[in-house]
Amino acid sequence: MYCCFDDSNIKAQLIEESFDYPAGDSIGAHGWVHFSPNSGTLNRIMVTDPGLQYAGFQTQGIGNAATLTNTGQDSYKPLSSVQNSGSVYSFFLVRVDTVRTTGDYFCAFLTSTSSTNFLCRVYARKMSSTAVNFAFGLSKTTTTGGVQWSDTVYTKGTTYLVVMKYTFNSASNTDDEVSLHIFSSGVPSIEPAPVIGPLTGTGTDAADIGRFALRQGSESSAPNLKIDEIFTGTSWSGVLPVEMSSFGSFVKGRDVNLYWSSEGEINNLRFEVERSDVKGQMSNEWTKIGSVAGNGTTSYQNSYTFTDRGLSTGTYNYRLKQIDINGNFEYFNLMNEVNIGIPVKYDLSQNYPNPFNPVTKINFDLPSDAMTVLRIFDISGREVSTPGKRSKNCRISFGHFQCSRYVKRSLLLYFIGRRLCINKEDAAC
Ligand SMILES: [Ca+2]
Ligand SMILES: [Ca+2]
Repeated sequence: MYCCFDDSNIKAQLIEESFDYPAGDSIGAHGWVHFSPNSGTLNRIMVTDPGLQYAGFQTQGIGNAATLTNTGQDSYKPLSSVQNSGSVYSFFLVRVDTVRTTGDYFCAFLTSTSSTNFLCRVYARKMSSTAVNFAFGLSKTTTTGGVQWSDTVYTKGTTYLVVMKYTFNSASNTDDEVSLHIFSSGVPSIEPAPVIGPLTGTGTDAADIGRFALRQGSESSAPNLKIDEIFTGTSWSGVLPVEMSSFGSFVKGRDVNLYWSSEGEINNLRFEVERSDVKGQMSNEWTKIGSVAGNGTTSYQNSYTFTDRGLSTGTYNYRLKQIDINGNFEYFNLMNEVNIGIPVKYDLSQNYPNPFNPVTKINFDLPSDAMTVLRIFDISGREVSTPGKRSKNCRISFGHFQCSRYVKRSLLLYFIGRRLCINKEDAAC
């Protein structure tokens, strides 16, 4: 059985924008809200082909991008939920093509009700030393507190990964901070020191952050650029650790094989596999049954499998708990229930794990309830272990097999090994 993820189970982002729309459309046709002193249709922000590429940023290459010119309409996209504490991060790709000496800001946050209170403004301006270089800049609110420009110079026509961050601080109404990160390659797994900031400026703090704005600034000072892959969240690694593309299952006998794949990962430490017996859903109890190591940070597809062995007859749900290196986690649910039916014939399975030390599990299927005795023989035919002859240091588990009536029946197993015995409690079944 194959089952794709329901989008609602994929890590919730405050904004997730790849501009996967037809080139030539206005972004206003795709969830962005136009606003601007340049009312009407002057230089609407358009979807343009191709999208931006950045190795290691997992969503690179999806859809197209948006192009901003140096005058025209501005647009914002609402965050999926308004934030008023902690930090808000927006990651995006940007390629600056034209810069002007004064410089202007091209993106910012807005409060949830304002289209004029720009916060965490990100700028670009021409460097006087050379025509190909430019600087990024940052200010908290208005330019009253000043724009701080990067010491590093950047190159036109190059795609950068930029991260803007707004942090709410509660001591006063002017102590909130903004920071800016700029990368030309790679995606650091842990939040590094910013290129610019943290700045507090002199402007009043935001009542909240509820919108991400793209701004086409002054005709004489604003940059022309492409922007793409805008992802907004409340933590560095939580912005987009793993993009799942599939999660499926198939049943083989008493075993459930789970398989899943990701389109890319950031800081993915591991997946923990959890199972819930549908009969126990009233308590919504999930049990960790194993874990699979993640692939850290990759931009390519990764495939994983896990086998849950020897299940009793019943119906089960599964989910993955994806954990990143900072301890953030997110659940991905298998959308279908898995049913293990009543066996139609007697069957004795290979012990698992094998080899083992000191515990192994032997599963068997019976089409009806029966008292069961498991006898263990070595390769020479000598009975090495029975319920009455146990070694103290090891045991056999019957797993989850349940029986309610006793009907005499014997199972025979040839076993090669030395450390094997019968557990009294299991044998009592
Ligand atoms: Ca894109
Ligand atoms: Ca504050």
